Amino acid sequence: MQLRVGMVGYAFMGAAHSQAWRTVNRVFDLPARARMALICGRDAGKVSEAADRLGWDASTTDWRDLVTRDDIDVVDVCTPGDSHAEIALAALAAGKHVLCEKPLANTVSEARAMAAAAAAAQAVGVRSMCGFNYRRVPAVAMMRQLIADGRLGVVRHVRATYLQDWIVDPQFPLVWRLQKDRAGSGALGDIGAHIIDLTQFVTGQLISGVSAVTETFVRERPLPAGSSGLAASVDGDGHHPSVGPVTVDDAAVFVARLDGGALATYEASRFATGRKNALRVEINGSLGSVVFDLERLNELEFYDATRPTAEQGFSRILVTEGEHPYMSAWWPPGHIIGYEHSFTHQMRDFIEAVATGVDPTPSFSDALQVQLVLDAVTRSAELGSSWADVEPALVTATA
Ligand code: SOE
Repeated sequence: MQLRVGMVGYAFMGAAHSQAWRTVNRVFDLPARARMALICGRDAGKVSEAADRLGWDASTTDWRDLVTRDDIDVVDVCTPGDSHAEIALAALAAGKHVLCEKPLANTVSEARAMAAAAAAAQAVGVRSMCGFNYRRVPAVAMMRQLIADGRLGVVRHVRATYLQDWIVDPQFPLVWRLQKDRAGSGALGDIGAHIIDLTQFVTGQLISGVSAVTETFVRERPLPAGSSGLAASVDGDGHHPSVGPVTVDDAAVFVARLDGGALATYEASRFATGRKNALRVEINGSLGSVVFDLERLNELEFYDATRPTAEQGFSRILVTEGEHPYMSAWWPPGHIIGYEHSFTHQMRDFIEAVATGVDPTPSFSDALQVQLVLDAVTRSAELGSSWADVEPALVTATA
């Protein structure tokens, strides 16, 4: 069985997905083979070059044609968030299986429409999945298994951070990720979505409420070279501005309750100077704790409180044994894997689900749940609800 893939978008995620489509059938024995049939982008010259560089059979600038072609079976959406809904909805309507990058959409209403369309398409055997790739890191899958097996007991605390620093320089240009109409939100939806999904995935609990603050530290930035929409505008004096407003959060911090009783803290920031792509999750339970750190992607720290007191301590599990999730397909124990392998594992699970007629996870409905959390965080931050100000302790020396 062959699955002919049409991918829309060819930037960072397009490159990561291409790497995964290229390797998945060379590493995993699957009931179907992915064919990198068609890649789509707005600029004909650039997308043709991307096809050559990334290994696609052909390129096009017309995504509406791509999603309806009879020689395409799967549509892989790797575009900025403002086009996820229209592309995925058109693809599902055309009977194509869909893999859509995270977050699912820029708004809850778009995500609801996508989840509804996916559910309708599922009834006629069309599959869909949202690309929360960190679920497919073997150590994360192992974390979920430890918790599901009861090794942590009752989960009490969830502590998740996802920290980057790529826009600390105020001269970094106003790229699409910093514009609400393109990205939906800033650090919150881009990297906060990952820790929301990941913590719900490993604990099996859903976030039921939040209290949040967000901040935009740098409120205007230089326009990117050749920017169209923003630069096309003119200011009151009829001049083309050289800077534009940042309309998304640079950082989001929130506390949450999970529906299984756990308390959680989340921090997503693009201003954590020195942190490049630092995702860390710690789960504390009544019988132990487990820690995942993306910078040490092949390891888990595990504290087993049931061990004899004299032997207790955080142990370091090297998640490279053949019995560990996905690892039997790669190298012998100790030969570590990387960031890009999570995408290959994602394509493995997607291909197997489509070929065997089951629904891959996370579904669009799972991704809608993440979107609902993102929306609640935004609302809470805007409302400032349940926020108790702390008055300054102006202590004056007594005479
Ligand atoms: C942000 O720069 C980003 O590329 C996210 O969009 C990805 O989802 C994350 O995996 C890496 O960082």
